[in-house]
Amino acid sequence: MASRKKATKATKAEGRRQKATPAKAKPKKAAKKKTAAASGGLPRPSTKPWGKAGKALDGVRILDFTHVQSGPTCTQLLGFMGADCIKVERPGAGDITRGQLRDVKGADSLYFTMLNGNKRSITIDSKHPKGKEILERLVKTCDVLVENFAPGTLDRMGFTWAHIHKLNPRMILASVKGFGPGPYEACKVYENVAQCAGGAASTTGFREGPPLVTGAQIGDSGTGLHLALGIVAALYQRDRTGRGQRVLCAMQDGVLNLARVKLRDQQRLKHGPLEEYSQFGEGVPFGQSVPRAGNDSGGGQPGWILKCKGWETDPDSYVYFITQAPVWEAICDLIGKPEWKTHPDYAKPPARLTRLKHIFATIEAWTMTKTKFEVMDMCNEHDIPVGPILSMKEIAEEQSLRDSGTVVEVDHPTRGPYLTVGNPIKLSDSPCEVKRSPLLGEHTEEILTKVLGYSARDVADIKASGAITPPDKHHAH
Ligand code: CAO
Repeated sequence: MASRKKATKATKAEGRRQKATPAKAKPKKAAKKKTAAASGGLPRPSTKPWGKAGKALDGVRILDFTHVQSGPTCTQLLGFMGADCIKVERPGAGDITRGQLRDVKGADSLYFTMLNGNKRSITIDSKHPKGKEILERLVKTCDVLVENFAPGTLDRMGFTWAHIHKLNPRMILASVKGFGPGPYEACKVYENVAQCAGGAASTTGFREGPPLVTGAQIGDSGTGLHLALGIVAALYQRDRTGRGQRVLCAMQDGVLNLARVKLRDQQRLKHGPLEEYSQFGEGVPFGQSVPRAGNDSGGGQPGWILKCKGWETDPDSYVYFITQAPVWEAICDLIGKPEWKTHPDYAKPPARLTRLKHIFATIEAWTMTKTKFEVMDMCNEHDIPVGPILSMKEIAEEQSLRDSGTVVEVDHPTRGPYLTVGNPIKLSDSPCEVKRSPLLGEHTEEILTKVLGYSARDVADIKASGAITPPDKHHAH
């Protein structure tokens, strides 16, 4: 936006200059200049059909030095949007997740395949002198280096920011770390550590129980998502400045950003109890910190998870029910309590706050007579916001998610077809084509020759050096 504003100012200044020197102005050229400036330096709108003008990140090349989950989530998203992701892996071993939680013997795990689609794989021993040389060429060739090594690891490999920036001043160095600068910055961090340190665990679960981590990977995938946004912003800024910069996302910060409303509540506590928490209605006093709120809704409209028909045998036969104020009368009619519409104990939201437990128990007596999908259908007819608790089995089989490209089946040479989550961010002019994850080192030669320009002879020398092969096959160096 800033650059667009500047461009407008420039256009005005240009106009003034032209007025001052009319004799010298060449009409044709001036008109051309004006059009370009008025469009903020952008090319003319493409006339190609939607989806046929390339991908959003076409031409962006990523040196993907990521592993496990947080980094790979980020680069996969960029790959979905058209970036060329070159994943660098340790010869022989690769990303540790290739072998973790394996379900098919000898094949890359789903942990790996579902996080590394739309990437190419090259094996390089980053500690081998020849390996370092190849990496340096990659740094010079790529736009972004993404990494989520333990703190200090990249520096130990010799790739400090100063060195990277010297090799390629345009390169963006994007990192995930557990913590930002401070007492914990040197710590290694995994998902649940971040959920705990970012404030999510202390505010998740039931009041009477211990802190709880959530199944959504807000520490890993959440931070990867933040990092992807930082990278795209840095690419955009680079268009103006011509130089790269460092992008850092700490997992603690990413989780806290997602738990923002709980820091909101922490500050509200100073001014009185949190009335929308069911604890308030139950008369339980608040302590010094935001308590765990069970299934209370995080906003101003009370909600809870209610049993549906079949809950005794189906662990997911539940619905999330929100008693949104504008549709309260419709709720009363639907559940057979029309008298609540005018009764002073129920008619207005403040009166309901102290009776939420009883209200939800009454609604539940109704939901238990229906399946979660019946509740959904009936409520939707009256604009009552509800959500069925969908199991992963139901999600995997949901046709609309297949149709939208959110759940995608891809084929894999050693494990066969598998399901993955496609791009959850839909761009109308940049369709996403989900490609299977690469085998370890599948593209090593292709990248060495076609991207880095090594000759066949160079490649033979590199192979002989041991820089791209497992240590047991190394020649001494
Ligand atoms: N060739 C040679 N060596 C390589 C290599 C390659 N291609 N790729 C990695 N290595 C080496 C590193 O140089 C490092 O060696 P040193 O310790 O001797 O410097 C070693 O592999 C281990 O790398 P690491 O420190 O990143 O991995 P780890 O298993 O010790 O720790 C993790 C894993 C995730 C805890 C740590 O990377 C981390 O804290 N990352 C930042 C936060 C993060 O992303 N956490 C989320 C992880 S789950 O999504």
